[in-house]
Amino acid sequence: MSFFQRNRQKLIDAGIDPERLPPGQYHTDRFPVLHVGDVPHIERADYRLSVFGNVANPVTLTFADLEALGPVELTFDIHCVTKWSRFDTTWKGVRFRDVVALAQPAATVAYVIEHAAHGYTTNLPLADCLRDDVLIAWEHGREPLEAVHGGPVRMVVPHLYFWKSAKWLEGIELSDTDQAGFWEQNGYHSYGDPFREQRFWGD
Ligand SMILES: Nc1nc2c(c(=O)[nH]1)N[C@H]1C(S)=C(S)[C@@H](COP(=O)(O)O)O[C@H]1N2
Ligand SMILES: [Mo]
Repeated sequence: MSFFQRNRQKLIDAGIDPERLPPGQYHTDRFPVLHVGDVPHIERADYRLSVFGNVANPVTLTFADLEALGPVELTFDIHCVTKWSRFDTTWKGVRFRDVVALAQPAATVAYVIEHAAHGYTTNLPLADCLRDDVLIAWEHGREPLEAVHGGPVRMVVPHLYFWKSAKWLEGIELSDTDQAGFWEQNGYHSYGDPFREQRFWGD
């Protein structure tokens, strides 16, 4: 039996639905850390998030502004392109769509580019970001989000590979056209659906 088959069998033995594991992924209880550049240390009091692009009302929000939008707590599975998946991770934050509504995007906006520390960017369709479970998050596992995992504030887009969830989120750009982000320019798939195994260009 291969590592992947044994990993899947362990889920079945534990009474967990193995169909939650996308093709080519293994389940782990660990929370691996993956990013480019040094971990920035930003206080909540100093945190700012800009929402800009093709919008009627560009805004820069503080941490308190985000909290005032009405936080929600959600639990979902996450999947990294390097093949690990974690189940039932709990996050607190505000819905992306509630943040973006403040900026009044033009009707022609179809893409979002997340901007983060060290110039990290990642792109995805606006429609994906408007889902119920897409969060701008500041708690994980009921604790303040650790700096290594993107604290004080990161994106969480659970239905796409985890590179689409920018840590140390600094800006949200609303664009009529798609713009390949950091990994997307370097061989990763432009959409990145784990269940269709869209890891790399051409998948
Ligand atoms: N700003 C920034 N965000 C990032 C990355 C990065 O390099 N820089 N890496 C991405 C990748 S590839 C993954 S798998 C997840 C990892 O999140 P974690 O370190 O909390 O597990 O963050 C994503 N967000
Ligand atoms: Mo990743």
